[in-house]
Amino acid sequence: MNAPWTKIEFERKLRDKGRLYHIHHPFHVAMNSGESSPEQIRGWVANRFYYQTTIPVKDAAILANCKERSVRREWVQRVLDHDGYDEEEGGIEAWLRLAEAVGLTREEVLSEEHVLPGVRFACDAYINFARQASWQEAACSSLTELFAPEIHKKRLQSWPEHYPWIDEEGYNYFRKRLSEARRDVRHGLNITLDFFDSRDLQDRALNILQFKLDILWSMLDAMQMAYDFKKPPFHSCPES
Ligand code: AHQ
Repeated sequence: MNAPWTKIEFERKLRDKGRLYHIHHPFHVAMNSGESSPEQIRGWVANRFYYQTTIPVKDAAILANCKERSVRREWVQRVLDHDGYDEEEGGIEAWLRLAEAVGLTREEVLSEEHVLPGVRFACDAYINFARQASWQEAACSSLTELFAPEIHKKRLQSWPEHYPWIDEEGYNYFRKRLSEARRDVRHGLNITLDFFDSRDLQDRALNILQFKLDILWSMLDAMQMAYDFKKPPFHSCPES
């Protein structure tokens, strides 16, 4: 029977998964080094919108599964960050501003007409996991955000230089997430380091994080097939 890792060791194991983060996916590498075409940027924004709308539904599933008021009163902030409240328009509205800034219309993004099957399956898998798993396991799956500040920073640094045709108003979402992600991670990490307190549970946590890394990677695989290799679903089927 293996002894559990200390919290320091366990956090190190979680952070080591960062080497598999989607910042390293060729589609993101090309995008952040200025090689993406406007069509590839628009495809990414329209597909990632589906992911953004997934987040508050996923977080509401976690709230629904969590009987601890002290946890819910913190976790609920994530739903508000995306859906907005009072004057705060929220992240989904900010993403629609990004969509307009890259030349998409709100209607075509809201219609989900550009959402690729692979992106939809990955996002729906995330919601279904959060509904069926314990709230602690679903909290653990949000920890890919350990690595998110770096990717938001990279976009804010590189996109204005590489894509002067994008209205910088559109970048508010990435700025917003810099502080929100850091606050979310502190909460999610505390839950994870406390709850997963045996070696078996710690291995489970690493597998949950891998599952979420798989989700993020698979979304970009679908986008790369469609917008990079020009091989969208059914590309090889007869015309009619
Ligand atoms: O904009 C992102 C966001 O709001 C969230 C919430 C969090 C979760 O609950 O799983 N993960 C996440 C992520 C966002 N942006 C992604 C990006 O690359 O812009 C990164 C993604 C994540 O790392 O899970």
